[in-house]
Parts: sequence; structure tokens; C-alpha cells
Amino acid sequence: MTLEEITISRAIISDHMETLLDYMEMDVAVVGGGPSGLVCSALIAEKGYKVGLIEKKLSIGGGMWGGGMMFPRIVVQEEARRLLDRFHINYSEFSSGYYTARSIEAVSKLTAAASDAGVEFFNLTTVEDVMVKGDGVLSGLVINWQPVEATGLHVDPLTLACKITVDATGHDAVISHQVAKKCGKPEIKGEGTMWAENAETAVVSHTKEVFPGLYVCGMAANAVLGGHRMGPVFGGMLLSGEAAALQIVNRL
Ligand code: 48H
Ligand code: FE2
Repeated sequence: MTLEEITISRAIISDHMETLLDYMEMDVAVVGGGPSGLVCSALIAEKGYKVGLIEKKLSIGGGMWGGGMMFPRIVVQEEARRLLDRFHINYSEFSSGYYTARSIEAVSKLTAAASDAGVEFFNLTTVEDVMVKGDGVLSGLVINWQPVEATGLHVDPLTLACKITVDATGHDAVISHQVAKKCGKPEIKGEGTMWAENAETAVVSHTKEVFPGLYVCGMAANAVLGGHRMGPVFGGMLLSGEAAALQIVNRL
């Protein structure tokens, strides 16, 4: 067989362009491919919904790659151990109720699970604004290529429609801030100081719809609703992603 460059190029463009056109309308758009967004998108897609995960960076995984201060390990507490099992992430017990896992394995397995569940990934894509029309519901996302944002080029964006959006953009809670700026709500309470135990409980109870059509999960939930930070313990991120998925699946 001969390999033909133009066929290779056509294959890439045609395959992804078809996907992009298909995902101009989706059930759930999860913004941010960190641990909470990965769990959330995997568990919704697993139920058969059309889920797109939009991530501005080249790689999926958010802040989990780096573990704690670049030691590539995460800690997961007893309450979330079942999710490590659920996603086949290996771990060992450090002391009673504290488990350590390798951050690279954790990211890879969550990404593989989301992919297997049918999540479509749109990396290098930044959500720069939201669509909210007369009914006051967030019904779409305004997207652009990340290099356009990074280089400051004046290139107008495109828009896609989604029934539900999940702000899983981490500490910056980018989508919630943008909605608050343009629509006057939700109120952004801001993230608190380091207080792991409190933060880990709060991140799950803060996982909710904060504006019609917009849910927050992961660190964004604590940033919007005023929770503390927890450092490199990741149980709360996994549990928050799961909590968001359960609420959204119930609603769809
Ligand atoms: C597309 C975007 C945009 C945008 C941002 O930070 P993350 O890992 O988020 P979580 O909440 O799943 O996990 C938080 C965890 O990593 C963490 O930081 C913890 C536990 N910290 C505790 C502490 O004390 O510090 O991932 C968010 C993702 C990133 O990959 C961003 O690139 C992406 O969202 N993102 N994607 N469009 N506008 N903004
Ligand atoms: Fe963090």
C-alpha cells in the first residue's frame, strides 16, 4: 500500500470536522478536563447522553498531573476510595483512611474511562463567553481556539448549543465569573484558605446548579460558593464530579 499525504490530511480534517458539526448541539458541555470534569463527563456519557468536554490546554487532566508540589502522587480519603476502584486506579494505604495513587495513572485512567463512555474531547478550545437569551437560561457556549486567546488575535468566536453546562474550570471558575459579569448572578463568594477537611465536605455540598443551565463542580464549586481549599487530596474532586453527574442525569 502507498501512503498519500493528502489523504492523511483529508482524513484528519473530515473526521474532526464531522464531529465538530455533530457537537454543535449536545446534551451536556463540561468545561474543564480536570479530575472533577472527567468524572462528571464519564458518568453522564455512560448513561447514553451526548457529552462534550472542552479543555483549553493541549492535555486533559487539569491540576492532577502535578500531584502535590510536583511529587506525582495524590491522596484520596476513605470516602472516595470506591471511585478509585470504579475507575481501576491502583492505590496503597498510607495510614488508616489515607490512600496514595500515582497522579499520572489517575489522569490516564479517568481520561480513558471518559473516552470509553463516549465523551468527545475538544482540546485546545477555550470557552470565552456564554449564550443566554430572553429566557435567562444558559443555552450555549462561545468557543475559540486557545492559540487565538493566547496570542491575543482579534478573531471572532463560534457558538455551540448545550442543554446543560458544567463549570469544571477549577480555582478560576471561569464560566461562573463570565455569567456573573454579564448576567449579574451567580454571586461569586470566592475561595477560602487551606482547610482540607472542611473543603472536602463543602465541595460536594457546593456542587449544584448556580444559574439556570449551569452547574459547578470541583474547585469551581468552592470558588463560587465560598469553600476552602484542600491541597492535593483529590477525593472531593472525584465525589463532586459524581455528584454533578447524578444531578444532571436525574434532570435529563
Ligand atoms: C476551557 C478551561 C477554561 C476555559 C479553564 O483545575 P482543574 O484540575 O479542576 P478540578 O476542579 O477538576 O480539580 C481541581 C484540582 O486540580 C485542584 O487544583 C485542587 C484539588 N486544588 C486544591 C488546592 O488547594 O489548590 O482543571 C480545570 C481545567 C484545566 O485543565 C483548565 O485548563 C481548564 O479547566 N479550563 N477549559 N475553557 N475557559 N478555563
Ligand atoms: Fe489547586
